[in-house]
Amino acid sequence: MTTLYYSPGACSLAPHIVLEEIGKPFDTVRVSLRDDEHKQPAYLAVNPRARVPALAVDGQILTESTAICLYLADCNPQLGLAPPVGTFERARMQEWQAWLTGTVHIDYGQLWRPERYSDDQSAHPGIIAKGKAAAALHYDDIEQRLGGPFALGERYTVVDPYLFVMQRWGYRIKLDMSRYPRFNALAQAMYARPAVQRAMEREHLKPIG
Ligand SMILES: N[C@@H](CCC(=O)N[C@@H](CS)C(=O)NCC(=O)O)C(=O)O
Repeated sequence: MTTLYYSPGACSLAPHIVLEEIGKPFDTVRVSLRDDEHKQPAYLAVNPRARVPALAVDGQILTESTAICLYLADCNPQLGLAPPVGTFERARMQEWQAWLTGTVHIDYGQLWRPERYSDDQSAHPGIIAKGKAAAALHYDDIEQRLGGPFALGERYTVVDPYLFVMQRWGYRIKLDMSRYPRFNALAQAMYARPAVQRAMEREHLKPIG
């Protein structure tokens, strides 16, 4: 059996959506970040890095949303959720994934966990402000690059659920989302997908924007 460990609305929503797209049976375990459940022994036994998502597959644990999403796509090639290995399209999708997790997600580390960057509390407002400014620049970049409706144009791939999570976070940090019509159109295309609706219902999430 496959089990996803997730926190509502976190980046774990991306693999949650991918699991729903695939449609095979899976279990979920809610690990609320808000309640610090990811720091409790029960979850540290699953992922000692204390982050979500984690995916348990036949007794093995896989972390990192990009690795999880790509693994799920590759196990179900008939669904075409990732372009074939060796194609330029696949490289483009992985470029998006690497940049979103390695660069844009870090902005949110600054915004939501400034204590990671300095023990000096008086430095935190500056770290938060820099994180928000970086996110705004990165969202401009996303807007420029989106072909629409999805990251790779007409083709829906496993990077789109991750972009969807980021679009929702933009509202949470009160970015001026009216600046991003293509990004918002991607989110609307996602909200229309039954797999997204099912994952959101399980996480008790409502559409934003
Ligand atoms: N690079 C990791 C990042 C995982 C991550 O930082 N997840 C966040 C939720 S979106 C988390 O668990 N945060 C808890 C914490 O930072 O303490 C991935 O893409 O899976």
